[in-house]
Amino acid sequence: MALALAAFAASACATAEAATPTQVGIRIHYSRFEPNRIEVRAGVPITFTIVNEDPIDHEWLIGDASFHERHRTGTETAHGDRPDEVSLPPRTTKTTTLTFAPGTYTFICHFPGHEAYGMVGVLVAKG
Ligand SMILES: [Cu+2]
Repeated sequence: MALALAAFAASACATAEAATPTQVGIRIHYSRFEPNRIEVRAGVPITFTIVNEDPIDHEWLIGDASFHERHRTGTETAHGDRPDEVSLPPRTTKTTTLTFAPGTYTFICHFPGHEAYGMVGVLVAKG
């Protein structure tokens, strides 16, 4: 798994040199997102492959400030049927595809304590 992911990350980097990627790999390791800063093009579908390597549940929620405010105070314990809200049970991989308007978005795990610990990343969609 680790080797396969390393290969995937390497190819994503190679793509990034020519243009911004349409395939983005995100690793969750020790309750951190890697990478935690991503740049993509606005207006084109971006496919994220998110790998939770941890033995605990996480989630990957992406949106603007008001989206996250709703989730900080939300009571939903599981997500999964919306492309911008991905539940990641221990040691699972999920894929989701989103198209962004130009802007800056954050992706956060809203499990108690996880955001404060540092499960936060930034995605910039350039128009
Ligand atoms: Cu988490």
